[in-house]
Amino acid sequence: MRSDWRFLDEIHDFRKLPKDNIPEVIFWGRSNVGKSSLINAVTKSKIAKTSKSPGRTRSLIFFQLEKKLRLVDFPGYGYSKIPKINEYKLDKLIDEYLRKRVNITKFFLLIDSRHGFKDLDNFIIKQLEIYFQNKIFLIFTKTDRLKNSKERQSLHDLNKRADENFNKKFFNTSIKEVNTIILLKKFLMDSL
Ligand SMILES: Nc1nc2c(ncn2[C@@H]2O[C@H](COP(=O)(O)OP(=O)(O)OP(=O)(O)O)[C@@H](O)[C@H]2O)c(=O)[nH]1
Ligand SMILES: [Mg+2]
Repeated sequence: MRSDWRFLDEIHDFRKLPKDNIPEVIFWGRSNVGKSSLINAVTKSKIAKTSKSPGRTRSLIFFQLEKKLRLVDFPGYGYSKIPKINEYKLDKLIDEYLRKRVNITKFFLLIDSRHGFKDLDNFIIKQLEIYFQNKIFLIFTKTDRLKNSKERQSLHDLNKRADENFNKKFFNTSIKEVNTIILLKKFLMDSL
């Protein structure tokens, strides 16, 4: 099946955002957690740029499916090697986008299944709760990298925490395991 997803725009300025009612779904999380890769997996394409080194995405990048849906590839957080001066404008843009953008319908927060919740993840979830409550969903990424039963058990613990502590629906994904991608995609499309 041909994918009708396309790259729409790379945004550095809130005023340049499209003015329409198309729903926007955000992918956010620590640098290198797999946001861009997951967007490629879900759209069955290579529209998002991925990288082995963290800090690849440094703007808001929009992808669009016809006139139905947009995915937003957010810059990762928690990577300290980016010069602070460059980050100030980006932080302002993210802040403005989160506070004012009415198009946002879903918020996927990605957590590396091997590393679990870090302080910054917990902080960001708390902040997002203020604006988005039931629009937030957790995704535990790179599950193919869990090698033994101890690591599998820790994923189980993370899932439990997502459910019981955060009261969030969650997904476990691996870009190498297509069934995990299908489940996420179904969830994304069912709500259109
Ligand atoms: N094994 C495995 N590797 C993955 C998976 N998802 C992403 N990766 C790898 O993780 C690295 C980072 O992926 P990206 O998608 O660029 O991560 P990102 O969150 O967009 O990173 P930034 O844009 O820097 O914040 C790449 O080398 C990917 O190939 C996965 O499900 N399994
Ligand atoms: Mg990226």
